[in-house]
Amino acid sequence: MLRAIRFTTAGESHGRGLVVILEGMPAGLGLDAKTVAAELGRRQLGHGRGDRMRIERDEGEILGGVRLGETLGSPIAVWIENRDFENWRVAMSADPVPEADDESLRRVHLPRPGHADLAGLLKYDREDARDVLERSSARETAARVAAGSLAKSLLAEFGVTVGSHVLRIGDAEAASAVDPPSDATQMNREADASPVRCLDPTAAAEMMRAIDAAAAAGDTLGGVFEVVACGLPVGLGSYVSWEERLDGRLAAALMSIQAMKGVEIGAGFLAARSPGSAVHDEIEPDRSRTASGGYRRRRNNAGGLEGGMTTGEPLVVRVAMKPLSTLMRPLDSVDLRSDEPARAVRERSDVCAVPAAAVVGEAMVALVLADAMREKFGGDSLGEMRTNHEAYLERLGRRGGKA
Ligand code: EPS
Repeated sequence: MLRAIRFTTAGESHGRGLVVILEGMPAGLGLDAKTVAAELGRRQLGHGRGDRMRIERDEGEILGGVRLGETLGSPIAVWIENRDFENWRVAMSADPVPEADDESLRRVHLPRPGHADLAGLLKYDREDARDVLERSSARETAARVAAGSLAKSLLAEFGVTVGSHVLRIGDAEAASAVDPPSDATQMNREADASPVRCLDPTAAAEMMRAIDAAAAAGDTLGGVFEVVACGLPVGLGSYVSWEERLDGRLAAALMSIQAMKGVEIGAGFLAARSPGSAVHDEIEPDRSRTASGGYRRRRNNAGGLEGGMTTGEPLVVRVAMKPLSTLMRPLDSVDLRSDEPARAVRERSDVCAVPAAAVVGEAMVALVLADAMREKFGGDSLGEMRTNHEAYLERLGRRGGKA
C-alpha cells in the first residue's frame, strides 16, 4: 500500500506508550514538534469521547531522524506517552507479576461482539482477551496521526493540504456536501471549532443530541466523515498496475483504521445509481491551472481520481465508521471460562469517536499522498524533490494550448 514511504507502530492502549517509525522522508524538511502536538491534540477532541481523553495529553516526542529542526533522511521515530499507564503498571507490566490476581491483572473473559476480542484470542491462542484488546484498541491511531502530521508537513511544501469534516453521526446528517475549498486547512479551522467537527451547525446540534441519547441508553454511535485534499498535481498514482492505483491505496489505508466499514470516492455509491451522463465530469481548458495540465472538470463526481490517478481536482473520500463495540449496556456473549452465556465485558470507553476518526482519516490520506509524491518526484533531499516537482509542472505548462 505504502511504497516510497513506510511506517510501523508499536504499543498497547494502557502500556507505557506508543512509538511510530516513519521511513522514506527526504532530508532537509523543516519539522517542528509543535506541529505533531497540534495534530495529536485535534485527534483527542470531539463530543462523545470518554474519560480517558481527560487523562491523556498527547504531544509526541521526536526521538530520531530530525536534527536542529530538519529531517536527516533517516527513519523518524516519535514517542507518545500513555499517562494512564500509571494506573495500569501491574496489569500492563512487561515482566511477570506472579503474585497478582485476575482482578489486578484486569483479565477479560467476556468477549465483546464486534470487537477483536474473540477472534484474536482464538487466533493467537491466548486465555485473556486483554492480550488482544490492548493492541486492537484505537489508541494506536495516535501513532498514525503523529506519522500523518509529518506527511502533512511534506505535502505542505508542495501546496497540498488535507482536511476533514463529519457528515453523519447515527441518524443525524449534515444538510449537504460542502464545496471543497482551495485550501483544506481552512475547512479544518471551521470543523475543529465544532464539537462534532461538522460544518453544518443545525446538524451538529442534532449529532450532539444523538450522542447524549446514546450515552444515556448505554449505547454507541458510528457515522460518516469526509477527507478532502487540495492542491494535488495531476498524475499521482497510476493505471498501469493494480497496486499502483491511488484509489485502491487510499481505500486500503482508510479501511485499515479501527472500526471503518466502508469507503467511497467522489460520488461513490450514488454513481452506481445514476446514468453516465449525470456522473462523469466534463472537461474544459483552463490555462491558469498548470498543476491540472491546463484543464478543469466542470464538477468533481470522480472525487479527484480517474484511472487510479489524481486529476488535479480536489480529492474527496468518505468513510463509514461502525458504532464502537464497547457498550455500557452489553450484548450477549459467552464466559470463556465456563462457555456459559454471559453479557460482554463493560469497560470505560467512548460513546462516539467519529470526529476523532476523521482526523485519523486525514493522517492516513496524507501518508498515502506523501508516498505517491515521493514515488513520482523521488530525490534524497527536499530540494531534489522540489526540483523534480517544478520540472514536471513546467513540462505540464509547456503542453498548455498545444491542442
Ligand atoms: C478504546 C477505548 C477507550 C478510548 C480509546 C480506545 O480507552 P479506555 O479503554 O482507556 O477508556 O478512549 O482511545 C484512546 C485511548 C485514544 O487515544 O483514542 C478502545 O477500546 O478502542
